[in-house]
Amino acid sequence: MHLGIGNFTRAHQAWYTEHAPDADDWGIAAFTGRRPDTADALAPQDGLYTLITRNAEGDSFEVISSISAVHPASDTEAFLGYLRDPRTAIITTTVTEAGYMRGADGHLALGQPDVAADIQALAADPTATVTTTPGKVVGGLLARRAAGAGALTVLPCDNLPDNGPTFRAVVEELAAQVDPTLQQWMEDNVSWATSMVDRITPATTDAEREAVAAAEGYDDASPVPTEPFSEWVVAGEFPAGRPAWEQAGVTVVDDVYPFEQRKLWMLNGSHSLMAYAATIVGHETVADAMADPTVRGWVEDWWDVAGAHLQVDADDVRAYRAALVDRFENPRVRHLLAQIAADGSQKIPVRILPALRLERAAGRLPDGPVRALAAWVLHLQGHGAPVKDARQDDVVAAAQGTVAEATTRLLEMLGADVLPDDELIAAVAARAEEILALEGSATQS
Ligand code: CS2
Repeated sequence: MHLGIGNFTRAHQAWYTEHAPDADDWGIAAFTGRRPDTADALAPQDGLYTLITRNAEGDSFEVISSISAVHPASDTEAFLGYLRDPRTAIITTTVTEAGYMRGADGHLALGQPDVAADIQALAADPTATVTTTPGKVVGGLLARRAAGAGALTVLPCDNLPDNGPTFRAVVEELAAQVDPTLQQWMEDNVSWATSMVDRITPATTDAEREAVAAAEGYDDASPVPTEPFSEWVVAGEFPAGRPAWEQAGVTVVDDVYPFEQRKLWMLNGSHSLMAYAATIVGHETVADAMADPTVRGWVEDWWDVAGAHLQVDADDVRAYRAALVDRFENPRVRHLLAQIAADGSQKIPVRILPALRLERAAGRLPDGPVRALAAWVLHLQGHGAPVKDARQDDVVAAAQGTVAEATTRLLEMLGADVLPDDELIAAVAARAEEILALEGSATQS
């Protein structure tokens, strides 16, 4: 089962499952997340869709058939039905950072209205329709326990460090409020796996539908464009089995952390930096931003800092960095910076602030992370890409006033372990001035 089907899942988990040698034995029952229209588009085509791989030399097209059903997020009957079935072996998620419903302290946000509503609903009726991901999983596991359907694995695929233990914590915290006896059952029956996922996958536009019609001669309502590169690193037990993903290119390890840190800081960190800073300058896509020497310099500054703290050796960092340049410069992948800009309140704390904290602890204040923070603050003040955030009202309110005031409030609000000291605030304000001096310059030239 997959929760939160979107283009990323369809380019990634579904693609690996398609290529496993035992693919015929498996299928993905998917539930929509933020884009309910995926179910409408895929149902009439039996869940089949075209994956368009945008190689430097041209497109290649492949029909993916591993998604066996797509249900709207609200289809509780289908959802519980799968979990009551012992053949359901794995729940994967791509519900974004915000979907974990954590507060600034990292725990489940019990006071958040959707979380509170789910707890109340499940306590009254464990088969109730709920809306948060932790709430759904608790309802699903209650149904599985009641049906005696046995052990399974929960495998998060979101861009968070330690996504397995992190997701486990919010599910357990929600379960404790609904039915404390579920804890023991989960300990005996649920394996919490962890994974690092990577594949740059833009949103679908009419251009992709036209490309499929022109090249393949059929209409696909919902093809998915993606880059050639793909990586999935997985750790965990699979008591009910899993597709032979390792034969389709998945790396199975004991500890995902070094892979996750490398990807989250180097790839996602520079993505977020560009999403805020480069849209202020006037760029629309990652490839445009990378072609601008000033922005490219900002990215390199960030990589110098982030790369120095990774738990992988220097050669590996160099190779990863070189590969990132190629991936970001791929002109055939039109990856919109505005898409990446969403949910900074969830992304900045895991992508940028850890390196800034380490630098501060060593008495340093390098431009790379300071500039990324400054660009985010400016973005929240109305510069560059439009603000779209899971904590929209909070972040926009916190960003009022001067850059210095906004930065102080935002860092306090995020409960970040980066404290807003005077030197740091002055550095953020200085970097913000520099970025603002270039506002709109790319669109004017
Ligand atoms: C991006 C990611 O939108 C974003 O925040 O940084 O979706 C990124 O493209 C993927 O993690 C690549 O694997």
